[in-house]
Amino acid sequence: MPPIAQDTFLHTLRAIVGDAHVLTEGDLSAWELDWRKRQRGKALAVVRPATTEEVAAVIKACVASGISVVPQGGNTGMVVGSTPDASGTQLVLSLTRMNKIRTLDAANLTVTVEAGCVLQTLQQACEAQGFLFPLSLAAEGSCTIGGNLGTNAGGTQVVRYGNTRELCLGLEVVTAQGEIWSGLTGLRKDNTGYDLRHLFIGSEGTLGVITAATMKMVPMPAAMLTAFASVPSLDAAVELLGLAHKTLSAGLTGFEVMGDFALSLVRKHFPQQHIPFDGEDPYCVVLEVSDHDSEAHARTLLETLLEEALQDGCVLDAVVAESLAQARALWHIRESIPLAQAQEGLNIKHDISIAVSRIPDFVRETDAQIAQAFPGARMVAYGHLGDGNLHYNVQAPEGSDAEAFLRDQEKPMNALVYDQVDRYNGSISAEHGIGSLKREKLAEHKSPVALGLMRSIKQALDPQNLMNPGRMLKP
Ligand code: FAD
Ligand code: S2G
Ligand code: ZN
Repeated sequence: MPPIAQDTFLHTLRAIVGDAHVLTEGDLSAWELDWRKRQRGKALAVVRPATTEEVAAVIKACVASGISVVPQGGNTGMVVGSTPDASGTQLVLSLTRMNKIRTLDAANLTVTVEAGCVLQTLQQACEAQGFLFPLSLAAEGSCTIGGNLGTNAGGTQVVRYGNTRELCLGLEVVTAQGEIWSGLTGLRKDNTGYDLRHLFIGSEGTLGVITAATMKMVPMPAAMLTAFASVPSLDAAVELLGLAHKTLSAGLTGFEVMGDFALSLVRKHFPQQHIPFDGEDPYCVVLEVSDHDSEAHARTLLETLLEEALQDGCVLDAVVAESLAQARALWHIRESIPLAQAQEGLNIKHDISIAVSRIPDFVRETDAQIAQAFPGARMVAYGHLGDGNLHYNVQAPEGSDAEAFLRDQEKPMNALVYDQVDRYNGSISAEHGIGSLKREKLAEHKSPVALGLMRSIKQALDPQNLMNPGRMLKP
């Protein structure tokens, strides 16, 4: 873009959002570097609008100048989808200033919130009114509702409440042409044409900018109890999941599995955390039961489950949290695994989903193939077993150069794992999305018909290809 045109463009942005909210100088790494530190981009500028109207005006200015836009929330995404490329020609549109909770409608069990609201803030606001906003992930202290919708985030309560998509009743979106679509109805039933919200949820900023959403919430359960159990195998963890469904039914609100090496990284990098048992057992499970009756009722259900599981042999040992603080400490162990991985060094991530029943065979077979093809690679297997979503991650061999491992081994490692996922009829991205990291993989593993339909949607909604170009779909 010629300098004069660029100055004019930036001047237009400043007139829309104010000088203080158009950043071009200084350290912009908070917006240009992804959370995994995989790619450092270069932004033409970072713009921080405060209202939907300002977002619309910014997009109109981008359309007029042919400038592409990268919508950004908390920048905690795992697939390099929210940071600019290295060209220095892309505008990062940060939604963080649009963080109001507009309305909480107790009778309708909905809350209308702006895209830049941090997930934890929304959880706390609902809790203060006696409600649970049932979306929870380890990044909740910095990820935003807009990003959760952009990626259709999952997390640790999907087994009961579903992904972000299932929690969304309506959206307000600024389209790629800078028009405002107001779809914040809060209606549970509305069959008036295509359900447009579902086009934008999970679109990773490639179709438009989500500026607000009407989300479901549920009455706060009377009790939410947590148990932490050691199990002899992944097969036993799957058996325990089946027992939990049978015994707890809709009361089962979280079910996560953690491999021994994954837990050993938490022990190593966060020694202050007390992890139950001695780490000798191959897997542990942390599960949560929610009950609208009472804590005593929840405890009886949980103890019945654990007694049966101990008798069946699918649980070796178990502790039930005696307090909220202890429950939070047990969940903090699980949530610390990605942070412990990051401290251990750059790692290869596979965010995959497979039918729950087939996960043990998948892990046995694929572990063996990896051990043969990549001697010394250390498997960090953990995640949302309740949803069939495993974080089947790989750490470089002990003492080796993680950067070189990533550079030289990621492609062949991905190929091996994703071919296995195909053989098991699974998905190569369960919850993190595609971004730029998995764009080639999507093209390889998605059917030509599916890819064609996606390209038609992209062409229809963003014909100028200004919205997060190069993310999700190959140009
Ligand atoms: P960003 O990273 O800013 O953006 C993510 C994508 O959404 C980008 O493509 C961006 O362009 C788009 N986007 C952002 N805002 C908007 C908007 N307003 N309109 C349109 N598009 C937008 N993810 C899970 O699903 N489950 C987990 O359990 C989980 N655990 C995590 C644990 C850790 C420690 C970390 C660091 C991340 C984890 N994540 C998890 C990944 C990440 O937190 C989620 O993808 C989250 O939804 C991203 O939110 P964000 O606000 O940071 O979005
Ligand atoms: C989680 C984080 C990403 C990873 O904690 O559930 O989604 O694989 C993951 O480290
Ligand atoms: Zn996850």
